[in-house]
Amino acid sequence: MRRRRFLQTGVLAWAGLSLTRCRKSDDGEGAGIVRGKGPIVISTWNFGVDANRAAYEVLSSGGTAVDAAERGVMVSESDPAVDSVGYGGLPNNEGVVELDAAIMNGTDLEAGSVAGLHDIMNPVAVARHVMDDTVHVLLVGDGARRFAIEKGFETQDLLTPEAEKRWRERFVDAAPVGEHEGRDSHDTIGMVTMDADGHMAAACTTSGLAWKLPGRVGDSPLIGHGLYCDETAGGAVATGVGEEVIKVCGSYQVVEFMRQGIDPNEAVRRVIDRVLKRDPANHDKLVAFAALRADGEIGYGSTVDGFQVAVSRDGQHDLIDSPTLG
Ligand code: SD4
Repeated sequence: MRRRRFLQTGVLAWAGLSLTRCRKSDDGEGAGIVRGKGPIVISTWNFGVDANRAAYEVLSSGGTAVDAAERGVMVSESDPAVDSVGYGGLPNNEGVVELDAAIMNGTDLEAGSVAGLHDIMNPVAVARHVMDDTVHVLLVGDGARRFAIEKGFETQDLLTPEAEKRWRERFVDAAPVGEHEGRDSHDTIGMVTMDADGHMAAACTTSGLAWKLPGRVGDSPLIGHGLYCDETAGGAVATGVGEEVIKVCGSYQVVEFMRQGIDPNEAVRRVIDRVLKRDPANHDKLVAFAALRADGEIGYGSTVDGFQVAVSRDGQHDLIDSPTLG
């Protein structure tokens, strides 16, 4: 049974954190942010708690922030009960599971990602190989799949019976309804980690919007959109309707606000504000961020109710209700 400490005072905690000020130093980067030390992990949604545990274990045994982020989000990828990530993810409108994932090293800004990947359970691990073993950042579709196979990944059908049943109900047994933006179409895991030396990383992995057009790519594998990490300032990850995150360069912008010394919750609020101002109809669409500033302060927020972040630090794993902004 998962040990969850539900912080129903999440909004108050958020408001309190907003009052924290960035401490100054004169290292000339990140508005003089004084670098913190981990282990600290923040990730999106309730299944982030289990992912955080795995990441935290890596960090607690001296592992790197990059290893922790990869290992952490792989927990959600491999869990068939998580219907928005990896194995068990809901498919595109043709019944095919297409996965997007990315990983970024906050120390040197190296990054790797894959998009539209079929038949491979752990796309973030493939993204790690793109980062470590190639000069490229993003591989897509069949090229990404062939690269994964060359790297020794096994192929397997990722469409679970439950996901297939839901696809059939929508597209085979009923008249096609086209694009769908209901809550069953969301819930990417994004994670930011900080290791014991203060080094940071981020990872993001998803099956994307359920019932998407084949070939559609969202924000999650796009550096600066679904995730961004530069440990001189911090890291951020996004979840929700990727098209809206992309239009504001969401995660990059959260990090750049933090670099200016802005509190992480306020940084998230400013980006959410842009999303809502761009199109007031976005009040009905999920866009949410989780952020970790280089000094260890966290931030989070969402356009709609129900978003949660998992936070691990000081040996505790908490699930926190996020405020709805705007
Ligand atoms: C995407 N952002 O592909 C992802 C979907 C998601 O929670 O589930 N986010 O647009």
